[in-house]
Amino acid sequence: LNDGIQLRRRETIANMCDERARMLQDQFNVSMNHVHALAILVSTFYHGKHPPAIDQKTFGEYTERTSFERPLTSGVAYALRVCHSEREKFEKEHGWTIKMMDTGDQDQTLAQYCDPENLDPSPIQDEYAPVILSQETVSHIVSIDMMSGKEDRENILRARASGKGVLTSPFKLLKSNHLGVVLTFAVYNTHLRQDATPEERIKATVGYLGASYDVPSLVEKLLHQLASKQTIVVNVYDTTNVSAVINMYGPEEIDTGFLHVSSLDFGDPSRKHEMRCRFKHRP
Ligand code: WA2
Repeated sequence: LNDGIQLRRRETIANMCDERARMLQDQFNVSMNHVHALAILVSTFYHGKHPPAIDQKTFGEYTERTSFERPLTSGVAYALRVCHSEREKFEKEHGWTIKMMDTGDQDQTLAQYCDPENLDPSPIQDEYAPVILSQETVSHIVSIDMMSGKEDRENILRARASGKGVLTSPFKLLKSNHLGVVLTFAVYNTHLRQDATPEERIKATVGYLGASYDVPSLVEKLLHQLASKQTIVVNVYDTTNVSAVINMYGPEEIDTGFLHVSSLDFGDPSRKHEMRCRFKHRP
C-alpha cells in the first residue's frame, strides 16, 4: 500500500514539474521570437531608412504596447555599434557622452542610475555599444556602453559572430536586486546568407537588440498562475558549468524527500538549464 502511495507521489511531482518547465520554456521561446522580430524592425526602420524612421518616442511606445508579446522580459533596448573614430560625431549628434557601466556597490549604483550624468564617460575603446533606444522600463541604460559590462560584452560578441539569439549567464542586472539574464540578437546592415562566416557577420554588424529577464520575479508570476505553491517547491538552475550550478529561482535546496528534475531549453545551445521540483512536506 505504502509503495503505491509513493509511486503516485512520484508521478504527481513529475507531471507538475514537467508542466511548469514546459510553460516556462514556451513563454521564453515566445518572447525570444518576438525579440528577434524587434531586431528586424530596427534593421528595417532604423537602418533601412534615411533618415531613420524610428526615434526613442516611437520605439518606447511600440515596445510598451507590444510588451504582452514578450512574457518574462523586463525590458528591451537597442545599442548601436560605434567605432572609436565615429565617437565624437556620435556624441555631438546625440548630445550626450558614451557612459561606462558601473557594476560597483549597490548604493553608488542606485544614486548614479537616477541620473546617468553621474556615470563616468567610457574610456577610449576600439568600439562601443551605447544604448540609443529603450523601452521605458529600462530607460536607465540609455547612453551606457553595453560592451563595458562583462556579461553584456560576451553576449554581444557571441551574438554578432553567430547570428543567433544568445543568452548570458545569470548576473545581477542594473537597478535590480535579483539575478537575471540578457538575450541578444545582432542587427546587420545587409541580408546575410544562412551560412555566412563569423567574419562576414562581424563586419556587417551595426547594432544589438537585447532583452533583460528578471528571472525570480517573472518565474514567480508564472508559477502564481498555477496555484500549487503550498504543495511544491520549484527551483530553476543554470547548469552550464556542472561543477558550479547557479540557483536562478527558488530557495536554497532543502531535502524533503523525492526530487524531480525537468529539462529546460531556452534556445541557446551553449547554456544549460533545468527545473527541480519537490514536495514541501514529507507524506
Ligand atoms: N538590459 C537591462 N539591464 C541590464 C542590462 C541590459 N542589457 N545589462 C545589465 N543590466 C541592449 O545586448 C544589447 C541589454 C543589452 C542590449
